[in-house]
Amino acid sequence: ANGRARVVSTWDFGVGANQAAWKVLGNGGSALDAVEAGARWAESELCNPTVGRCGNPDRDGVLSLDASIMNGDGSCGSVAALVDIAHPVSVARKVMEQTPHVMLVGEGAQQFAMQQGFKRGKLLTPEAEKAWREWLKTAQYTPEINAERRSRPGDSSNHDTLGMLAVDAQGQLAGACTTSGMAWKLHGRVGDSPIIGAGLYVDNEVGAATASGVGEEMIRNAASFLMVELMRQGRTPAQACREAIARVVRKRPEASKTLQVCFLALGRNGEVGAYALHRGFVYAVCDAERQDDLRDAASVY
Ligand code: SD4
Repeated sequence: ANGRARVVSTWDFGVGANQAAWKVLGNGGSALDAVEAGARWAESELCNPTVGRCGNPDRDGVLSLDASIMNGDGSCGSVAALVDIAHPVSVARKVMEQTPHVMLVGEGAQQFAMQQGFKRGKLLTPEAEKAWREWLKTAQYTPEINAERRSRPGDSSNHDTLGMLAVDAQGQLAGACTTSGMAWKLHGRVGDSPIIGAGLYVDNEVGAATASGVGEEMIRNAASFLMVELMRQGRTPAQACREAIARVVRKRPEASKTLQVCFLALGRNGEVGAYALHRGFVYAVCDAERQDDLRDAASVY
């Protein structure tokens, strides 16, 4: 029943997120329910300084979360700059299903979440607050290239945004993306993850794509939409990721040397591709055959 089902995710913690999604997908559940479950796992089960309740705050010490969810039929929802609500991906799904809108931000998103029954509570962990106080000593915003992404046991620092794409047994596609954004960002900064077409795009006719890294580059290039459109024109997922990365480099060759951008794509037939600007991007693949596959992506540098 789950023969063609598959779920893929960014980074090494994508293995755990995939397994949470597989509990749904492997039992004949929908891709949409699967990616929500996988993203919720990353938001809460794991203490990850770039996702959910354990995320690092912005420059002013405020932890604000961005997330999106998209179904292969084109329905989608997202939240940006959401504060004090633990499961942004589920709020994004509510935006998709319970409102005529696609995106809610800031206070309005929080108000909506509370109306939908989500609990409000301070999320910033003592560890994240400590890291922020440490950062304040220099207060330089210089995002690091994450060159070594296979975390060591007990290491919680080595993590990033979760982008997840799935195809279910019925051939329906869905995706989700969840993040606390770039650590020490300006207050009010929104990244690519909640922007449909930048951090996530899904189309049942073609496939799905997602991204991690410095979100400004994804927004500039409408990266996830670009990957899906390249697949529509006949590129494989791997070719689409590679060509989209080439676009990022062409647009900003100098900046591309010092920032990380990572792309992941899934064809409607289940084929997977990935590519990054810099080495170190790993992605997790999970299907009926294997639930713990972690692969290295090729890169420009
Ligand atoms: C953002 N793309 O907010 C996210 C951050 C990220 O690995 O992916 N970090 O720009």
